[in-house]
Amino acid sequence: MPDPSIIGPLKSQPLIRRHPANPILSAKDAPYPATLIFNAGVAKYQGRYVMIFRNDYGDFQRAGRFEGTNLGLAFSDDGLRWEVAPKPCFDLSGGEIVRAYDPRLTVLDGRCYLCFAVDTRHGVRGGIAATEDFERFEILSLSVPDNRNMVLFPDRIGGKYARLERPFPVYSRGGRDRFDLWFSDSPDLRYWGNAQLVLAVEDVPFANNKIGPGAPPIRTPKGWLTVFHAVDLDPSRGKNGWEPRWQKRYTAGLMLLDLEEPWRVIGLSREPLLAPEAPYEREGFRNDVIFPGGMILEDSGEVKIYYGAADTVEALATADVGDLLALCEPVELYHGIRLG
Ligand code: BMA
Repeated sequence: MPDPSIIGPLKSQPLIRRHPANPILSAKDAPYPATLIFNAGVAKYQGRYVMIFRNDYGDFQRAGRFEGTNLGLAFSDDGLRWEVAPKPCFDLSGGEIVRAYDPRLTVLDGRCYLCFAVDTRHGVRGGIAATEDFERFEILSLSVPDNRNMVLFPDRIGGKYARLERPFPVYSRGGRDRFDLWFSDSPDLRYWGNAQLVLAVEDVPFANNKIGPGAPPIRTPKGWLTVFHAVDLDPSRGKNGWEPRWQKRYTAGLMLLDLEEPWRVIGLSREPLLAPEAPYEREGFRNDVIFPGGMILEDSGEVKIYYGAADTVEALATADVGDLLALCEPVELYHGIRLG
């Protein structure tokens, strides 16, 4: 009997356009050792586009693992053609910290904030740092393990800083991947509380494994529009990419959150916005991975969505903000436990 939890083929929505120049950034563009350049955060800051990307370097195919991971920096005038800075800008490793990766960028009150994941010797942590020059980063907070995929909202909500995040509750979710997307807020970006469950795996028809925040949300008159990643597992996939076993597929989903109470989901696309179809999404270090990390709303109404493809390169897709809003079917999801 076919396993009913297997998701089967998935297609991208026709309203989203992959940029013909994809991939827009890859290892060949870096003036330093680079093997996989992917999972970037992108923002508009001081009149130009800025990108911080993940770079895994070293000869994996020969050594069976990478030498290390750092975060590279790139600038662009049009959001499409990028110039990579001469050196990586962020390299947290040594001692307790193994590496920082999967950056996201948010501009708030004239400062640029970097959210990142940190592998430590005692678990995965989510970090937030502030910068003005992309040389000095002030680390403001690191979560307790296990948490990652943090994204900061670009405004305070009810006077507080707000973020989406994805803890890994292994014990309570049956000892396997079954991870959901959460909200928390903070008076100062250091102390986080008011935790609320936003979206559960079982809310997403094209996920059977885990979900997580993608790009920092964008404000629209109808609500906070945001992409998330959704993972489905199919044990029949076996070897799929460079790794000996890779049975997952990552797609990008789309949802709309209430402007004042962003832990309430008020719109959700029943189908993925982007599913792996292009060759650079289908084949790489890990096949069939779309991992969105940046979303920019232009004055024209165009939305640029930046995503890592196959854990190997960075790609860009665009859509009209009205079309994206129309794709979110009205829903009323509130999983919260009222506090106070
Ligand atoms: C997640 C993270 C991401 C990666 C994705 C797909 O768990 O490690 O960095 O893109 O898996 O491999």
